[in-house]
Amino acid sequence: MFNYQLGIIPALDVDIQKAKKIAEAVKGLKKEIAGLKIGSILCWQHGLPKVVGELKKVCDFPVIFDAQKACTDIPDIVRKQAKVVANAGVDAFIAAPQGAGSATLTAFVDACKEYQIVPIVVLEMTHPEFSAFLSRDAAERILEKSIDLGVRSFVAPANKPERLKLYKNIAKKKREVIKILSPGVGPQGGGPDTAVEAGADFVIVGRAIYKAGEPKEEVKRIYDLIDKAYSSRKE
Ligand code: 6CN
Repeated sequence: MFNYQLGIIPALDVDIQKAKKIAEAVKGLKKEIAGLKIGSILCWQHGLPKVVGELKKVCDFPVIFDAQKACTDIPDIVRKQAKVVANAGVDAFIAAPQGAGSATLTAFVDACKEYQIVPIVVLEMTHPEFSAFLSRDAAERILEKSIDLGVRSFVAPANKPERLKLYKNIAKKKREVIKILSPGVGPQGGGPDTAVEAGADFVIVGRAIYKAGEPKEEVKRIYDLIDKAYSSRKE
């Protein structure tokens, strides 16, 4: 699904009617949109299979499920969760293994492979005090372990561009190419262009798109910015 080099992933943290409206508005933007992210706000209200089914009726973008966040339970439950998510038609599944450790992460990645969905791992979050209860090098260790397990897609903060550079360099030293999906643009302070310049491949954008008067125009505007930033990026 990440055959795209660059793109925008709208975060549909809205109700189902609004989510469908946005999907309808952007469905023609094949170059600009790399996928749609759904999470607790939609799925706790309407149920995962219904949400995926409704979106797939409207458009054919890959659907990324952010279970706010998955991979936080014992390995056995995490395996079962991956099966449920795959059966609902999801294409990629976001994990945050910070609290559950490496056995859970291993189970998550194995199960995603078994059920043929793309595992995406959160390295570090966008908000202040995120790491208050974590060791200093938690993100780097999660990255190394995930790469060893075969993960190639990661979530890392657009509003901390220096961290994006660091993660890309760690992967480079391991002779691997990773894709970074970056939330944290707009209300959380990051710029889509500065994130892409620093190494983001995809920007995850919630409020800046779903609160815009014309979500389609906003997607096009953001894509212009990231496209220029990508062209001037030095790998
Ligand atoms: O663009 P907004 O700030 O409105 O929304 C950002 C979206 C939300 O869906 C949030 O759950 O990105 C998600 N996110 C993720 C990781 C993170 O560190 N910070 C976030 O904001 C993810 N995935």
